[in-house]
Amino acid sequence: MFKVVFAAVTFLVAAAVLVMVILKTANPEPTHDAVKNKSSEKFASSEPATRILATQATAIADQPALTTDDPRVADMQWLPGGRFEMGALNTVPDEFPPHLVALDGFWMDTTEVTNQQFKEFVDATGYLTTAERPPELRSIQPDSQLANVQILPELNKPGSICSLQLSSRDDIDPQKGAYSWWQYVPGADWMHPEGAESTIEDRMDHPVVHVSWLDAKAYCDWAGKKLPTEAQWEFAARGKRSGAIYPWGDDLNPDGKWRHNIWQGEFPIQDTGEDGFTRTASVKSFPANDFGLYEITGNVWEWCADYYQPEYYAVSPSRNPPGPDSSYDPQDPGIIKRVQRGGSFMCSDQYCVGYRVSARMKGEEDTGAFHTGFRCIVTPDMLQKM
Ligand SMILES: [Ca+2]
Repeated sequence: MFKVVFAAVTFLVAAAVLVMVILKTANPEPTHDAVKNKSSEKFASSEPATRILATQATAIADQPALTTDDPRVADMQWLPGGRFEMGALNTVPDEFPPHLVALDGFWMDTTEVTNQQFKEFVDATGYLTTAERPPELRSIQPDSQLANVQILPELNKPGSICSLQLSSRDDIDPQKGAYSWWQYVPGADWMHPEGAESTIEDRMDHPVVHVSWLDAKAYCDWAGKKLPTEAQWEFAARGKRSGAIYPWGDDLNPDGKWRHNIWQGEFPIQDTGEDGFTRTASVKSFPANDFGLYEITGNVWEWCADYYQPEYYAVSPSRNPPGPDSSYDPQDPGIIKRVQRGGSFMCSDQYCVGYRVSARMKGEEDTGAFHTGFRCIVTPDMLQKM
């Protein structure tokens, strides 16, 4: 399938959704070492590497939870807002520069949206996710050469992106790279996470996956909620632990215990599942962070509201940054991308290290995957609209 798709992309006649599969996986996250080296290269000449001290960001103090009987927030956690340092030094360039951000308080789902919750949405609305519909050109930049892409009839089937189980390093084709394990699987969707023959019957309390950003937004609109901004997400994940690598501190395995669902073992050959899971985990499988949020890192990537731009931190406003007003990923300039955060069960310390609280990821807004979900927020202004 890859050769077919690759040729199709070359001649700009590929199935659009598969273009996205390829563009997404053609630029896999760098390894941790590569991250450090790349970061050093980029910033070696910018001595000294400094934080942006946005003094105006000091204006917001912690805010007490509002008293409300709004049922939407009954099972959500109030986060008090306030000032925090967003981003990181000496990691991945798009996490630079660290900068002070001030946020108003908001409520956040304590867990990732589950299959059960998403089923209630689908039952009430009849909504069909993008993975259940024929592929369409939904996230191509209008002025891109990819705007001329057409869909090959034989690939024009509903489906989504899954990771295949490799048996050895011999299964990795150097020409394919990450495509050796990432593949578009017809029939894969939120009800069939590994393909048409799989089921979620015994996973109703697991996070919903194979949802695109568009699907996540549709759920939020129905629920009277919204996706967090990237700043809100990072504030939530940090839980007031300024500068920490993980939600609980800097030790990946405090007391020798795994604190979130990620990949252990040789990536991408064998996940030993030392943390108890080789795929998604039910949504309260690990301790909550200091804000009472479960699996804010690990388990599944979480969509944020923001468009993705790698250099946004250098120009973002300090108070309630909304994200850039358009998408731009220099690796895939023709694709409209949104931010994803938190890492997933596919994240390894040998590869993306995406479970760090400052780690940024991006995905085509019309494309889900079997390791991507979301959680919602509600802001006080939304209550006033009731
Ligand atoms: Ca795991």
